[in-house]
Amino acid sequence: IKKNGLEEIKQAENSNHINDVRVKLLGKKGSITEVLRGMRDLSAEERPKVGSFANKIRDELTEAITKKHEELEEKKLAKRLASETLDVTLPATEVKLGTPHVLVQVIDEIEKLFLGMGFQVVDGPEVEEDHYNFEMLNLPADHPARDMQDTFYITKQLLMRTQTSPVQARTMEVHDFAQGPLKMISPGKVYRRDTDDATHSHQFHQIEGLVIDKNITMGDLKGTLELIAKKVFGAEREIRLRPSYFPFTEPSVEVDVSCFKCGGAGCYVCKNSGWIEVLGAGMVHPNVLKMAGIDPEVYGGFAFGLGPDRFAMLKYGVDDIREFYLNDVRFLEQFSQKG
Ligand code: FA5
Repeated sequence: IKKNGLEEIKQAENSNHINDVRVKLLGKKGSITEVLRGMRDLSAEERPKVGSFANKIRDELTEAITKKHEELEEKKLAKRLASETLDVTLPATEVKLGTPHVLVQVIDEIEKLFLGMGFQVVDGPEVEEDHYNFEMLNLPADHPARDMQDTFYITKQLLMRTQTSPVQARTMEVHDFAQGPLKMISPGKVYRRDTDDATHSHQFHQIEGLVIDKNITMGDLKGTLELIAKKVFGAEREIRLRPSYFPFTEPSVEVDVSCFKCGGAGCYVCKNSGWIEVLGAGMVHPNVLKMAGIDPEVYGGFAFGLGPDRFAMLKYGVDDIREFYLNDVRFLEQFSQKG
């Protein structure tokens, strides 16, 4: 019994095994228990001898079992520790941080420049009334110039604003000139039923600008825009003003900025002309002032509506406006502001 028992203990591979062996040897029906139970058939002389011999074997087997059990538990623990080793010298997994969208970055940059020149930033609704988007801007119903901006109408009187100019009208209406001149910008999203292409999107951004005071001239407009263009694009870029038409300004201009060296493949945006139109502007029309309750004999000013999408294209050499709206992280990560 001892020899076989010790051999079985030795062979045991896990705690379940060793438990089975223990039951088989020392349990109620175990072989040692059987021997001890059989002692009652022995003579009085034999009984103590056999008894102490059997007890000795039982103690030896018990000890061997306990030892083996401990050994197996240790092995199990060592295995677990090995598999759960933590290498603190390994580099940590990089946590990806978000970054402001490139358009947000460009808008922020332009906003800061204007704030530095004493402009206030004003917000306006994207779902706008026809009244502010068109009428207050000298565009009554059926005015042919409404066709310049193909509009998403919600109802007859409500629309998705086609420009940020309605914020001009709203601000002029409430401005108190006793507090000083009006100098504001208003960045935001605008919507038009334009066919998407490399330079047009049906949803894009504008930053409206408006200055109303006494003795404001076209020179002030040009100086302000030139300063912004040079700050955003670098001193080497040029701007040019082309005569244009907007119902709410007179005279009106459109402003182009020179592209990167054109002629190559990277100059799709400029269509090889060397220039891209980035904003519309002009001197505020007297009718617009009058409708807002401002006397055009006393006050005058300039206004502009610039396209940050186009600014971003020019600044970073992006040749398709649609890239900004596709949410391709590989594209957006190029403008990540790390460190
Ligand atoms: C206007 O929207 C006038 N409200 C601008 C203005 C304001 C003029 C105040 C005078 C006084 P225009 O439709 O040209 O003008 O748009 C202005 C700028 O928005 C353009 O120069 C261009 O940079 C940008 N833009 C126009 N349409 C799109 C389009 N579909 N996708 C991207 N950018 C556009």
